[in-house]
Amino acid sequence: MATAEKTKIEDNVVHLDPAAEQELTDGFHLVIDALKLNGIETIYGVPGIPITDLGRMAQEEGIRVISFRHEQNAGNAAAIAGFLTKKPGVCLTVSAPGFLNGLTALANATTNCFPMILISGSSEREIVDLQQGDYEEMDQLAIAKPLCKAAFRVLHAADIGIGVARAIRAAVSGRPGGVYLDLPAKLFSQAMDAEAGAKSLVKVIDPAPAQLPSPAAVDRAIELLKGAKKPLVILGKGAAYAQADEEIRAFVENSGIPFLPMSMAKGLLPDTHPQSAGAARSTALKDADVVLLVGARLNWLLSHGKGKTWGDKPKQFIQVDIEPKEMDSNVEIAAPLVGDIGSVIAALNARIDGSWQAPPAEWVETIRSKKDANIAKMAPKLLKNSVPMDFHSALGALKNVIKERPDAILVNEGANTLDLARGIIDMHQPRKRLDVGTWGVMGIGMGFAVGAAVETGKPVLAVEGDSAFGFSGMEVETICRYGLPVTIVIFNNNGIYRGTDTDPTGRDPGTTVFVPGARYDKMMEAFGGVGVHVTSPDELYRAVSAAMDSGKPTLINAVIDPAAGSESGNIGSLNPQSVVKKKK
Ligand code: ADP
Ligand code: TPW
Ligand code: MG
Repeated sequence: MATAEKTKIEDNVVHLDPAAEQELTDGFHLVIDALKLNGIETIYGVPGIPITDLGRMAQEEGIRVISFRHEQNAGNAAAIAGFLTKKPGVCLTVSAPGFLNGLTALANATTNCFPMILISGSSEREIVDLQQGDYEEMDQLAIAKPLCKAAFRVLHAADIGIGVARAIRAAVSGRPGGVYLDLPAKLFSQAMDAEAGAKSLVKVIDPAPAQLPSPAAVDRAIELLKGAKKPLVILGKGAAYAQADEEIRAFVENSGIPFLPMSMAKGLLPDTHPQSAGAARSTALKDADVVLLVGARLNWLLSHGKGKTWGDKPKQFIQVDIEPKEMDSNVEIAAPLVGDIGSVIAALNARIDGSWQAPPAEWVETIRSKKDANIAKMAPKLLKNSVPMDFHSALGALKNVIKERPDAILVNEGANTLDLARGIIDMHQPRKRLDVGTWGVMGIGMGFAVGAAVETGKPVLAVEGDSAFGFSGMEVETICRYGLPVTIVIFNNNGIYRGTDTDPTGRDPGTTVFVPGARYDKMMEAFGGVGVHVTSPDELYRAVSAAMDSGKPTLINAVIDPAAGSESGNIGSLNPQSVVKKKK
């Protein structure tokens, strides 16, 4: 704490009496105090002008500050911290270039409905607005606005408390999302009376208020479910985020309705649950007559609720979502249930009483037999101890690793590496599968791994395509530096989708291939971590098990047959096709 005597007071400061030995605070400390008051325990970022000292002081004041090598990864760590904790994850960056690097993560968080706050230092308003060429000049607020839920700028130290409070409430209330908070350099050294400063702080009370569905909406949904012959529940990552795990389990089990988890909702109920329709997805979607969506949007991942995926039999949708505008976004929603998932499912549970009848046995049996058949068909592919490995045999090994460590967190990105892992690796607990989300974005891997390890203290297994890993691979240094319990497995098939492309002109490597036989494990060794090179599923199983038991940062380079993958994983159909015939 400084006094007026000792502190050089900037000219933009509230009036102070130099004789009065007044206790002072400043913008730096007010930002830190405001975050701490609201339970923010960790900041993810990259230091530099004008926020270097903010990071140092935050660390000194007991906030955990995790410094990354690139802001996008820090932003992804913050975003996944938000998903895992229901508190906004905070990412701190420098101005223009650092801000822009963090912006991808902010936009991705918003798209995925993860609460996150990107705090960026910025240049002087007077110079930026006259475009006079300040250091890292950029109108950051204007640029951030269309890419996030809300954007705020604080110009006066006395407004920091309100600015931080608004950012927190905007991030977590209603549909969660990304928020931008712009803090110009001058703000940090603005001084003000310490007592007035403390009073200016705002503790956000009830940041994400419960939103109860109307009784009429609940009646409508229950009537529809009761009339269904082939009901289906789809659980999305909103349901995982809501942390209403027991309510959701009670609803599914007491209603007897089969459920289908979206990727990041896997484990909300175990994938091995008898009511899981995971391995009978196509049948479940095609044949269902009433579909209850819980925190899942009818976007591209659900084929917009129409077309071949959904078959030609009539369907009615019930949708639980906190965002009213989500209703009817793609097809008519027969029974909208607007509210928070905890409250809505509790209201539905109250109606699963003596009058409730389980869904027709024929429907439940159809799903079960389809599922059993699909699982049996897959089983031998997962057991092969082949060299070189294909995706199935390698994933068979990892499936066992996760089965034996159900509380470990699985981070997953790539194309084949993603799509096949999603189907093959069963999840057993909620919020343990973190992946590319709504955009199918590459580059979340190391940021998510760090965020998950820091927030939960649990072991993390990151299963990464070799291309996917490259987007955030430098953060292996961060993982080693903080000694995080992260095991990275690179599915190294020498490229994007496959490692077999060539340049038809013979001049360069093909556009989708990398250096063949690259040794990613050596990268880890460069920073004091453990590097392992494996070529068979047995070796892979042993190496991953040992790494996860040791808790030491480890990277396992798993050699996969370069010819094993398919173009774009399982979404090759989204590739546009040229009408021009291929040159010979
Ligand atoms: P998935 O990709 O798993 O299908 P989406 O990201 O498409 O999931 O959908 C998540 C939905 O969950 C969003 O529409 C969001 O508004 C909603 N949501 C998030 N949190 C809650 C909550 N606590 N209560 C109700 N809905 C929520
Ligand atoms: C930010 C396009 C989708 S999947 C992928 C790319 C580049 C990599 C696939 O190769 P990988 O997996 O990871 O080796 P595998 O097992 O099939 O070989 N830029 C961004 N996001 C996306 N989605 C892309 C590019 C893409
Ligand atoms: Mg690859």
